[in-house]
This record gives sequence, C-alpha cells and structure tokens, in this order.
Amino acid sequence: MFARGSGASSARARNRRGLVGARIVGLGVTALGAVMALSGCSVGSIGSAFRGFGWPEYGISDKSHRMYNLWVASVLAALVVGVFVWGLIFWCVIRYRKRGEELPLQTRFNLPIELLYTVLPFLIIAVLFYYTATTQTYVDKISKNPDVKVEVVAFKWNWEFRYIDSTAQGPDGQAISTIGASDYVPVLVVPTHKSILFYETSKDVIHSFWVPDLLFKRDVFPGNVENKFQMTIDKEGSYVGRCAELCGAYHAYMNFEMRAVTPENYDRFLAARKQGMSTPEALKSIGESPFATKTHPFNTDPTKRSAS
Ligand SMILES: [Cu+2]
Repeated sequence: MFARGSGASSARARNRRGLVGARIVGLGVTALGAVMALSGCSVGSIGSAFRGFGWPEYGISDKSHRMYNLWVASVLAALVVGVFVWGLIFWCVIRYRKRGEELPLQTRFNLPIELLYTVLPFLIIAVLFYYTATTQTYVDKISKNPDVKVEVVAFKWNWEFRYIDSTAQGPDGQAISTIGASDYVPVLVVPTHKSILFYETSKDVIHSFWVPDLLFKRDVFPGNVENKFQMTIDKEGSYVGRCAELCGAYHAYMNFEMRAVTPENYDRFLAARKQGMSTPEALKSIGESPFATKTHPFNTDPTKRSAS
C-alpha cells in the first residue's frame, strides 16, 4: 500500500519537472529559429556555414540557387525536428529512469497531444510539398524567347554541342558545332547572364547531361523525345560535365566541359567560329584556354593502359 498523499505530491513534482523540461526543449527550438530570423541569414549563407550539408556549393545558375535553398531549408527543418525529438528522448531517459519499484504515473488517451502529433507532421509535409512543387516548377520553366539556344547531342560515347541560333552558322551554312572524340574533350561555350535553352537528343541510348556545378542533370533520350531545360548562368568559369546515365562500356569517359564566358566574349567566340576557326582556335582568340581544363581525355585503348 502506498500512502496516497505522498504519491500525489510526488506525481505533482514529477509533472512540474516535466513541464520545466518541455519548456527547455521549447526554448531551444525557439532560440534556434530566432537566431536564424534575427541574424537575417539567408538559407544559402547558413548552408555554406554548414558546408551545404553535402550539397556541392551554392551553384552557378538562377535555378541552382533555388534548388540549393530548398535543400538547405529542408535539412534545417529536419534538424529542428531532430533536435526536438532527441530532446524529448533524452528528457524521458533521464527524467523517468528507474528509481525504485514504484510505477510512475501512467497516462494515456491524451487527446490534445494525440491531435498535435497527428496534425503537426501533416503540416510539415504540406510545407515541404509546397516548396518542392514550386521549386520544381521554377526549375522546369522555359521562357518563350530564350537569348541563346544550344543543342546537346549525346552518342556512344561522347557529346556534340550545336549552337542553333539562326545567327550562329558557319561558313558552310550549317549550325556551328563542337564534337568530342576519344582524344578531345568537347567544350560547350555559353554566355553568362543570358537565358540559355538546352535541347537534348541522343543518337543511340539514354545518356544524361550533368554539370555538377549546375546542381542539375537531365536525361538525354533517343527517338523523338526532346528533353529541354533553361538556365541563366551567373558565374564565369570552367565546369566539368559528365554523363550521368550508365550508357555502355565507355560511359565513364563521356566527359565534357562547360565554359561560361561574358556575353561579349561569347559573341566574339561565335564570330570566330563563323569565320571558320575551330573551337580551340576560337577559344584562344578570346583569351580562353583552348582545351578543357577541368577534365582530360581518357585513353580508351586497353593495350595502352598503364597501372596508374
Ligand atoms: Cu552516356
């Protein structure tokens, strides 16, 4: 037999301590939110503080930034939930550790709490769904009049890049193009701060156009499927590109380079190509490195492969 009075008072004390614990967890979550809000940090800058949670960098296009922000914000939201749950777990482990043979106060059918843990996850999912859907729509958006059009042609096992604006024709009247070979990594030259429409077609099997710095890849299909996407690149530089779809024996060698240059240099590059210069010559004429700098051709001859 337990003395009723002492049981009730110890239950009250437990409840009080429980409330204090819940308040500490609540304060922690609120403080984290307040620090983020009051410091005026963009999710991007918080992300770089945490090295982007495994996401490469901030990205180099308007769409990369949106995807990056979605990623970092989702991870931060998951962390807040995680910290809250860990807090509750550790609080229970410490607060309700076994201290004797007396059973602690048994409670169940707490309607407000049951409603809370049913409704709250739904709200969290709804918010995540909303931002995922709007980001995806934004990334897939294609404007009616892009500034530049490029055709990406994939084949086993390399790439061809065709500049398909009507103003980009070589001396032979054909669209200016750059085609990769086993000893030449094709360089796709694009202007910064211009909307670029990429048309994708494949000559044989499914490949995938992937520039890691764009934080984006899109499959390249054979047949009549013409995948397309649009980006505005905001940072000049050389970016490695890869095939991201296992397409055959030399899939791993399907590298290319995307070279983002100023719009003026892009026009000068096209003008040089129109006069009949090759891609390396035209790149050299605008002061750019003539060949890929972020990747190199692989030796596909197995008899000449060295141990290194
Ligand atoms: Cu491929």
